[in-house]
Amino acid sequence: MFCFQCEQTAGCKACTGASGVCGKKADTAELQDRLTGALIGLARATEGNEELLTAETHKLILEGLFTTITNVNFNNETVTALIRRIEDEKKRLVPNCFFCLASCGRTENYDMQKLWTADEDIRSLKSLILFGIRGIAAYAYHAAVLGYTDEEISNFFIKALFTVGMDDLGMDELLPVVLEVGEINLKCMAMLDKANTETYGDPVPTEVSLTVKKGPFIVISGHDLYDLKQLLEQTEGKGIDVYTHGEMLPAHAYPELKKHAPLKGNFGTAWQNQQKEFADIPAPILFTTNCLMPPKASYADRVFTTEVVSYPEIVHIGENKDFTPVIEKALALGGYPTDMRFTGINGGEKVMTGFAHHAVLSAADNIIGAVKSGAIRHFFLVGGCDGAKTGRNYYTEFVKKAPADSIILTLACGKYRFNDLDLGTIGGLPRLMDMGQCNDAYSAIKVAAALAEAFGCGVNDLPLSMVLSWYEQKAVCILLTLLHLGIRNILLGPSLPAFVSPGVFAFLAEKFGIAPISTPEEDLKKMIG
Ligand code: SF4
Ligand code: SF3
Repeated sequence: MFCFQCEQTAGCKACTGASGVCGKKADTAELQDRLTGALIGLARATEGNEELLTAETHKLILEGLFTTITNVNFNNETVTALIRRIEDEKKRLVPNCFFCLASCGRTENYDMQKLWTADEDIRSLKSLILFGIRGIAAYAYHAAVLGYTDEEISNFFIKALFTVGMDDLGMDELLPVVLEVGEINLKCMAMLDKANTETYGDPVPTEVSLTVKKGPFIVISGHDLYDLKQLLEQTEGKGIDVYTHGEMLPAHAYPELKKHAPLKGNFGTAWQNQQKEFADIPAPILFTTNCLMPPKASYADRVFTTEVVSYPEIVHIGENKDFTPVIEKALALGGYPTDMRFTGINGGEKVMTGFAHHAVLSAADNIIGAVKSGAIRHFFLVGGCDGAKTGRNYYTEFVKKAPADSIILTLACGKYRFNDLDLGTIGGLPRLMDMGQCNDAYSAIKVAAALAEAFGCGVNDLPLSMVLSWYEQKAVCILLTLLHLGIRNILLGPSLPAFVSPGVFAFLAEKFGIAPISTPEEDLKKMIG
């Protein structure tokens, strides 16, 4: 196997052994490569056949890309079935090619080994494109579930896959596509934001308890708000509580979700702690997206998956969204006999969420006034993925050491390092504001743009610094969006992606001032002097 798409890749180089650090086995990794090769084959087959494309073709591409994101699918059976569906779709588009003797190669799937063994700068740029569109596909998938699609975004997946499969492109041709990934992701995040807010309302700042009440309960993890909505409707009146986990935490802030009585609080911290936190939990856990780790025997019988998430022998809830097996498991396990007071990483018993663009911009006058009066000296966006590396303590320390006259905006699962800290307020505004899931980077962009407009300057001239943490491929497309917007001097950690070659990194550093994190003290000094 060869896989280097995530931050924990073996030796900061690539997973090449019998299985990856994430637990993905070599045969699954190879099947996922075949799946990607089949998607590139499908993209090629669309050329000249655009009028034959259907909603199902685009859905298949989203599913194929989303399936290969880190910690989503470990199941050879479902990956094989998906490859078959993609190949069938290709046959539908170019039926005559399968009988033609000209051997133009159009019926072949792309061999991913060609990419993994390519010149390192070319491999790096194509990886940025491929991993970036995997991230976008996840967001587009969630929007599509709510009925929101966009032709430009759908067509870009085909263009990007086509580009990855072209063996004669150089840096000059690939670089614009890399930045286009960022541009399209911005459109996709905007579409998902519209889908979420039009369906569930604008998030409102909400306090979320970390205490689990006695009695049967279900833990729901991942990013899919539609799954949560279905689960809440199906648990209503059954005496079962529902607790969010990981990236599902911001769901508490949406009016159409928070109105459901079963939604009680949040269980656990970020994804990398699940094997410890789920070990003796008397409740089922439903995974709607990444980040699923291989379930330990101690709790595997309580894990359920849905949508593109899949793991061998784990019960999967299909498209009918009948969560009865999860509900029955919750009733059978019975939950805790008394209320259990859990805390976050720093000992806090509650967290806040819901500071998306609507909520923050409603307080815009207040914020602008506080900046003008000097009460707020600086904004830090400390966001992104969490992960297992010890170096990630940096983010906790950074937030703790940020001066008292600064505001910390955060998003995605990296916030679990510090979201239970009480950082106090400035002029009635909390110093720590959770804007939501990783895709809610869109909120941060909207807020930054509004502040820049209010102060009559560019985003790079604002007293705003970005300190990002990455782990999987959604972080790749978000980073590319920020670069597409021309945002400079982003600090990235805990380590630089293995797939970014020294040559490509030198280019990014020169053009965008992007740099690796160092120590909280040094970085703070660099940012605010
Ligand atoms: Fe390794 Fe990450 Fe790939 Fe898993 S997803 S095999 S940990 S690089
Ligand atoms: Fe986290 Fe897996 Fe990336 Fe959506 S849940 S941010 S790591």
